[in-house]
Amino acid sequence: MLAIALIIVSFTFFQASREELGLSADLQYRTRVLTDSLKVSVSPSVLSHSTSTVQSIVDRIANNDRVIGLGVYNSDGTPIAVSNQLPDDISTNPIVTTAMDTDTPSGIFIPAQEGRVYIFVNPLHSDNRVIGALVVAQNAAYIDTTIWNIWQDNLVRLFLQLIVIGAALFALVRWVIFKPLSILTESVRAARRGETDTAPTGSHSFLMPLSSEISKISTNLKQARFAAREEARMRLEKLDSPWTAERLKEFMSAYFKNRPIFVVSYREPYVHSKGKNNTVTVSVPAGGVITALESVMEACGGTWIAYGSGNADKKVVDGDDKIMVPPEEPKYTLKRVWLTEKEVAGHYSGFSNEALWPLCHMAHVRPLFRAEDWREYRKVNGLFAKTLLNEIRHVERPLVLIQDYQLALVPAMIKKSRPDAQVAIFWHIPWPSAAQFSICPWRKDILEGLLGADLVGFHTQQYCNDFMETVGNEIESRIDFDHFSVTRADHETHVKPFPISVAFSGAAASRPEPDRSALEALGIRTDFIGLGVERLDYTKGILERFKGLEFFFLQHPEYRERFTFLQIASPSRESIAKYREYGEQVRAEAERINKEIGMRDWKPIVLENRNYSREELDPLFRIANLCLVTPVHDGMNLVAKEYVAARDEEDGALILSQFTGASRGLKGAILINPYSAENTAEAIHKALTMTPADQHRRMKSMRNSVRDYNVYRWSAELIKTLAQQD
Ligand code: GDG
Repeated sequence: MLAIALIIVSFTFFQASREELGLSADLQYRTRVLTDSLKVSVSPSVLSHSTSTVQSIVDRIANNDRVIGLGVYNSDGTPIAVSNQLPDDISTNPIVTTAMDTDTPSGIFIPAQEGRVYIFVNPLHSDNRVIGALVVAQNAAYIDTTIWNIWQDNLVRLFLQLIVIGAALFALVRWVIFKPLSILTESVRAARRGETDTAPTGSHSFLMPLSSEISKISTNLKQARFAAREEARMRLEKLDSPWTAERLKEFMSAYFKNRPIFVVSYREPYVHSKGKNNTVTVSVPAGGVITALESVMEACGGTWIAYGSGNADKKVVDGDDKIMVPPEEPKYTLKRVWLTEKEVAGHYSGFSNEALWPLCHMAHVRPLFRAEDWREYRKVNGLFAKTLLNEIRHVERPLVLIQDYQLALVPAMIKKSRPDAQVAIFWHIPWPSAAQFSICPWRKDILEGLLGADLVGFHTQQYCNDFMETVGNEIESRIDFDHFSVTRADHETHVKPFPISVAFSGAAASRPEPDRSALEALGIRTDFIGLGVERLDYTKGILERFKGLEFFFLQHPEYRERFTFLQIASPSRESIAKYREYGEQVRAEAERINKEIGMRDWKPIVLENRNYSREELDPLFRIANLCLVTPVHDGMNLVAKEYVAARDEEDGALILSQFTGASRGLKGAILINPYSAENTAEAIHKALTMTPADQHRRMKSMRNSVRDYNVYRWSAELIKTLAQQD
């Protein structure tokens, strides 16, 4: 449209210029002819000083509607006869004197009130002597009017053309391009989700080649999906082959005839937040429970009930507070529970994270037991239970998987109303020793809440043992160490370890080289890269890790400017003073070490105190030569397993705290005591100098173990064990 406008404007410009030239030339010519013919009648009268004759000629001609005025002057510029309308000052205009002095007729266009005027001066002669001048003023305003009309006509035409072309373009894009494309996109999306048996339809003829290609891809996809399902079915009984999302799906439909699964957790897997300009953004919060459960829900579908913590969460749910997720490819339902600020403060920040979290972790942080927090904790557990009971009201024998220490009372609440429901609770953090747990004022309520479940899962056998011992000390019950179960008032609860893991099937992935631009952007250019990824939490041993790094650089200065440690520390639980203080300490410690050990533009520690997306984390896991996972106490720790799963080339080294659940299964890791800086430094040196063969041997063994017990197997075993309970 811009091009059309440009062309039309240029053409109009040329047309107007040509027209103006033509009209001006015509006017000049006519004026010249008029004055030449007048000269013949006026000259003798001027010579004979017959003023009245000259005046009568002047008046006669000046009556013409094109001629504005006429004047006859003698050689010194004195007017002999002048018509009324001729401007008074014309005799003093240099054009008159110049024309007489040079004896050359000349004309000029001058602006006037009612448009332009053409003034033409023609000298009068007698015997080749200039005796005066004849001045004619012609109306030239019609030239401007004609030019203006040309512009007006053409611009109106242009405007109409633009409207017609714009409307045609809009219709073309809307109905001929956009609509078929969006139909095509929708059918491709449906084919990808396996929701349709038909090829993409509704394509306009010009999209047909694309449509037919996509249709072939969709057929291939269906065949591949079918083959994967068949393979998964065959693998079901072969426990030595790796679990995959497909196998889990097949397992669910074979054993449970697609009985719906209900997951309940405090944190939600997707948080909707208000962005700029009224937009809504989605993010995945950092945390192990989300990482693990998300892959299971994507594979099995079902309903996930969680607290809606995002400030745009309410905006995107339906009337039943539900939304299908993941947003880009919906596979299961997220049902949001709404909590008040007071409830969050008392239940989550207070009792869950200032009492239970430090109670269960040996991190030398004193638990804070406040009666009002406990009240909120009970109330919020009740709210979750109520929401779940409402969801399962029409479901027979629902499978319910409750997650973690924030919801310890929910199992008993559910079983009380729905004894037919099969309820498991998985405790994602360590279970402390019986003596440690005994300091909790509400220990009996918590244990009774948990024992409402048919199955209580922990990461390790040690946590199961500690739990059984705690129950034995606190609750009147029958404890069966042969079957690892607790029976109270005819209800039996099984206690079993299920070491959680990540979604890794070990399939050989030939992926392109990881993108190093994130490191460039952070100014990391060293040969060796170390990586740490966690929520900024005092159990994760970040300060201890920094001490170990400092000790390493003091012991091995040859690694300065050759090795950089990148710490991703995602903000966590910032409403709690202890966490804010810990964040301050971590930042100050990184700064101190960088000041003392850093050289030129090299910093030994690069601290990134923000939440990274999965897409940002993946290349970092693949690039890092070593990963430091040094919690002072950790239920399992998924970061260790994520690092192992990312190492397609079977290289790199994992330095792992002996106080993590993960240390039980990952035999190829370099195990350390995070409290010893010397021990950590030695391990870093060992990792950096490890031969490729040694790296390969260790990494291969760790990858085998993560592949054999991945998150799909974790959930399959958890659900199978739950379903076996009567
Ligand atoms: C609890 C138990 C147990 C970290 N930073 C970012 C980010 N993460 C992801 C990691 C990993 C997860 O968060 C952390 O999982 P962990 O297992 O290491 O730790 P917790 O959050 O404490 O989890 C733990 C776990 O539950 C599962 O049962 O293993 O013992 O404490 O997946 O990659 N993810 C994103 N951005 C970050 O900045 N997206």
